[in-house]
Amino acid sequence: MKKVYFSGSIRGGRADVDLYHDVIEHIQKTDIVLTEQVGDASHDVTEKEFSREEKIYLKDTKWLRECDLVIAECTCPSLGVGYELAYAEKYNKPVYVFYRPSQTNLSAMIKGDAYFHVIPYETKEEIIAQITVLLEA
Ligand code: 6IA
Repeated sequence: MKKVYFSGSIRGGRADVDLYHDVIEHIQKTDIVLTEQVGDASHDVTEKEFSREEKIYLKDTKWLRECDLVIAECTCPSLGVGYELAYAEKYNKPVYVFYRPSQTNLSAMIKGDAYFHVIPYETKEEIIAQITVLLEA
């Protein structure tokens, strides 16, 4: 079983939280997702969490060092996700970046970095099929 760090926007905006949830649930059929909270719509992202920021940072960077691969959904731009991608590259973790070209103009700092596997998709079925293939590899 692979340890997957799933990266998706939190304070950058929660428009895709239901998609994150479904993708995480799919990965969990075969593998481990360290960052289940990214897909949890029931968390309040605006309140009490502000007091725990250092704890969140230390826990997430520890998971990034421990994971086998990073899967990021980047349609909704997020500073935290961008940071995580660079951090994962620093630790030589395989990084798969998904985005919907019809809804975002993905940053050149992500698209232009040949280290990342950047995968455009449009539907939930497509992203799930692509993730199935990469987890089987
Ligand atoms: O800048 P953003 O908040 O959009 O950054 C999102 C990324 O940072 C995600 O991929 C997470 O791995 C990480 N991150 C940001 N906030 C949290 C967090 N807050 N908990 C865990 N990881 C986080 C508390 C939980 C929240 C659902 C309320």
